[in-house]
Amino acid sequence: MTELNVALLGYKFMGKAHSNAYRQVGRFFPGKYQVRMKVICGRDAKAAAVAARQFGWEEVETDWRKVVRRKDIDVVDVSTPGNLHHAMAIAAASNGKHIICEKPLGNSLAEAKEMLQAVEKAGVKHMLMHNYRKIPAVAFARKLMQAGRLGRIYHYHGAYLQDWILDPKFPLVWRLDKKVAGSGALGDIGSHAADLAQFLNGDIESVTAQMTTFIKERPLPDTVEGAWGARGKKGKGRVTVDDDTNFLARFKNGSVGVFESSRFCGGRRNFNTFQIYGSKGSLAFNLERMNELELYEGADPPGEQGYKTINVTETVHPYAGAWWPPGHIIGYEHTFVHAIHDFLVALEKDRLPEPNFYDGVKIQAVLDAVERSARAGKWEQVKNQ
Ligand code: SOE
Repeated sequence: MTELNVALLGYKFMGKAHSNAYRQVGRFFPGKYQVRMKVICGRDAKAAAVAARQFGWEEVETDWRKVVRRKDIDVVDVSTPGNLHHAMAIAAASNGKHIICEKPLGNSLAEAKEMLQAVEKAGVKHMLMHNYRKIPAVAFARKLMQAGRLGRIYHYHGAYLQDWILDPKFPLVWRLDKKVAGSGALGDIGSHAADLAQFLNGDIESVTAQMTTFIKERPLPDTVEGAWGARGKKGKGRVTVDDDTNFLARFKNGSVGVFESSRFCGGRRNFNTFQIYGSKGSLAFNLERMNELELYEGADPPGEQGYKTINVTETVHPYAGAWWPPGHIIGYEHTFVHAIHDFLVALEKDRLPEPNFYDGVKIQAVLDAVERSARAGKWEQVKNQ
């Protein structure tokens, strides 16, 4: 067993999810590496110390630049808001650290490309935390797609809908500030939809898009979560990101796509869905029922056709055997454990984890084309060279 010393930059929602994954991975997916949760880092020393105790980190730091230079650190996990990903990942790579980075990779295509150049130059391993690829039902959907079970693909529908900012009184948090988040629904949840689409149905080559901000200004929060520099101020601030982005797409395989990402869809708490329609069959998935995959096969005898709901917990499916007997379902947190397990296996086999920064640049290229299209009001090619 080889110890692997991890440093986590960020301690909020993703810090919590990643901490749990580091804690659990060795217990359910024993392998060559034993993760040591060495240091957690956050701007707010008190809050970071609470997170260290709560999640089980050995040390606390407030200066991420010191952390990435430490000789005893093997892996740097970037789980901060998007405006810090670029500087942190490049600094970690230049210090020879393997990197796990939360999505979206950067706040622009240019940033993402520079991050990829840095990890290529440093020769370190890199993973982008698109955790939804690690759901057994999604991994199973990919197997069905790769086996051609749906035949020629005609349609891909991807909708990722939430409702946590439906209330106009919800404050101006960092995710609503372009300087910090880079974009709104598009980068936060549209990046997940774009990754799943390309993971399952291949590359998107062109898009036409619209981006909308429904609520133009919001109360300034008086917490650290507030828009950068807004801390403690009273009054209202301008929302500088999209509340909703929808776009049409053409895939390289000739199929067409319809995408929506919004945080204004009442009752949809984390409704990340896809439907794929082909010449021989169809697939449907809903994250809020993440252990199930719906499969329609046209070859079923007349009168017996219809979607069957497969409970993807049988041990034949990826990851499923590590947890519980069939039917004993798993949840959101398990997707991060699967991702960290895959990362450790990639280190052990000296191969690149997936998804990685190459995938990140491809996703960022789609987001970039969406933003160009929304500005220009016309179809735009995806440029990720
Ligand atoms: C907020 O939209 C959010 O926390 C995303 O940032 C995560 O990537 C997603 O998994 C859940 O919702």
